[in-house]
Amino acid sequence: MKFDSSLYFITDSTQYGEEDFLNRVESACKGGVTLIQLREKERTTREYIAVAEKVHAITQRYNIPLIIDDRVDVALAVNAEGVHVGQSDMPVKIARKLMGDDKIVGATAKTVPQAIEAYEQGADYLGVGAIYPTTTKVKTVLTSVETLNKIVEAVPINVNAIGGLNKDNIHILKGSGIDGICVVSAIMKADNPCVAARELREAFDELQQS
Ligand code: TZP
Ligand code: MG
Repeated sequence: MKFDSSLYFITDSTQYGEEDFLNRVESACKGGVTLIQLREKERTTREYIAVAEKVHAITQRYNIPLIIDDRVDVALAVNAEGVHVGQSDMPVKIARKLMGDDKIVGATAKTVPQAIEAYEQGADYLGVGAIYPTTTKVKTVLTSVETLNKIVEAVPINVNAIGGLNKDNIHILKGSGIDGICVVSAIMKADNPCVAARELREAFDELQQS
């Protein structure tokens, strides 16, 4: 499946009631995010599926592919456009087999060998980071821009930077050849997610052109 990963919004519903959360997701869609990942760490499977169905109903209206974090079963259950697997989740090879060739499979990579392995196993894109320290609940270590650049050179698939990124600090990614940025807080916690998404897209476009 062809996709644009230039502004990849990863959700975090933990601070919001359901209505507020879904409104924020829709607002981000309006602002121009190009890919959305539903990332739920604390929900039961049934809850994960229920919220994924609601988010998918929104993303489909805006023609934005929905990626489900960690869970191939949830992605298949709601017919999402893809799944994202981390280094301790299902191996990319198995995720690809279960999802089929028409779906998007993304993977986390923090080193060149991890990136090459994910690519060889069938990943469509990589999330690389954390570039900056993050306030989002995640077990991660920092990845240097130097490693990010090496990963971009090592694999032919889309590479996105992630971790602590916002419109005022993405300039360090200038010239890195990445295909996009992944953000949680910069959109999720913004006063207005629509405006935040628009500004991030402008900032990323500018970065790519400069
Ligand atoms: N993986 C590496 S950093 C991160 C994930 C899921 C969280 C990024 O969140 P934020 O709020 O954009 O720093
Ligand atoms: Mg994971």
